[in-house]
Amino acid sequence: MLPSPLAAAAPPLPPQSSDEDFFSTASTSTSSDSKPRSPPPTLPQIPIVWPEAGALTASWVADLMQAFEWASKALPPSEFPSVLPVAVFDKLVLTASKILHKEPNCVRIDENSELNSDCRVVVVGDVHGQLHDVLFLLRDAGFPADDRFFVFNGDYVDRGAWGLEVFLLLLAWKVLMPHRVFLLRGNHESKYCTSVYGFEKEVLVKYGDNGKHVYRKCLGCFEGLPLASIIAGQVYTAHGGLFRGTIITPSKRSKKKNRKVVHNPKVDSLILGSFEELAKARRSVLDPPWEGQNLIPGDILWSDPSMTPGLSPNIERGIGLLYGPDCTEEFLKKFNLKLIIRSHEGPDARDKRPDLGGMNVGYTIDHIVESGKLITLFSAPDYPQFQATEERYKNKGAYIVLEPPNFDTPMFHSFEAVTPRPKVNPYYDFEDVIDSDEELDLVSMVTDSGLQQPAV
Ligand SMILES: [Mn+2]
Repeated sequence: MLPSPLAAAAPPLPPQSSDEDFFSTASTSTSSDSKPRSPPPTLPQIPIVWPEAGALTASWVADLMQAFEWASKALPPSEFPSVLPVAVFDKLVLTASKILHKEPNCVRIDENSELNSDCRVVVVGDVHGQLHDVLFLLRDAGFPADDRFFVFNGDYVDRGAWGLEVFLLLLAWKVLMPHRVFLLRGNHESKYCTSVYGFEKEVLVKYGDNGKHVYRKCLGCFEGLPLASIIAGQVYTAHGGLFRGTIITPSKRSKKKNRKVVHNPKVDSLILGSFEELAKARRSVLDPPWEGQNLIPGDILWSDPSMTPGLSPNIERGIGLLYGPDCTEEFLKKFNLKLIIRSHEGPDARDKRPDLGGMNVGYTIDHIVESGKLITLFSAPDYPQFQATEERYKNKGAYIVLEPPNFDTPMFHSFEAVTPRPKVNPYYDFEDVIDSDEELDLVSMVTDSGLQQPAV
């Protein structure tokens, strides 16, 4: 039986979480209601100290979340180092980066990773620095646990004001439970996007003199994030979705032995890629390239589904592909999968694509084909946060729970934004980029590739 999206009972908090009341203050009213009053939130222990023995504990992660939440309301951003000193930041990011860089491009979550019939898998879409909504989501779905896996589809930073806090708290969970929490890369985990959409500036404001160092370490960590996951052999997840393959053709000038690998084939010869090709892609790049030899990372992070059949270059974005329902069918069938969960398109992007569903409940089912479905999942409610109320989309966010035995039937949980949010100055010029979810600076990016500059 499927519960209705909003009727989902919140699973219990982990026992060490003594700060339940503190978190819940974010979403309850502050004044004279008749409910029993929560005790006032206790002040967090700051600064956060790296554990002596070097091993994180669940209570350390709970304290980190509490401290970030408290600081977002009580301190100006420039005092962030009094919460998380740069030396502790360094330890956390280094520890997480080591784990992430060792993961394959496509992580497999299956019986070998202890996924069994007692487990659930929670899949999360774009969160974009919306700390309070991420904390709500974690409480609502239940924190990561032995029997509760999490797969995040990327776009942790940019646009929202707490990208650093969001990214660091997810890294802390990754370090605490590396085989339960999986953090995939989004297109915003890149040098280009973070320099335009706020994360770079956020880091510079929060860490001052150490800001450049902190930003560089974050970029290095982004390069380690894996690109995709396969859950229970049934469900493929990635930020943008499908990706192209390479075509090997005999070179015209030569004999058979001299074969030529064509990485950027003509439009009419684009083909879907395989997991062997995905495994070989070089993901350790600050910005995935849109031309040349290493196109799979850019495809996976930037592509969008389309209602038009076939694979074609994603002209609007200037990078990645558009893939039709026939591609979804081919991919699912060829690799014996039932479901694709991708993210990447919020309500603003969908506003401009009338043939696809809107993002007002946090997800859309875009392709329904013989072998299964393709879903877009977006987990940032009331997006984008800085825009005036009348210019935001009042969308809900959503997460998906996959249940045993097959993990192939998505249960959707939509949720509203946490209100009120702390007031804070934006870190990017949202009025200038309000209409540009195409995101790449196409004017400069298309000059070399010969694509036409689209109308924005
Ligand atoms: Mn995206």
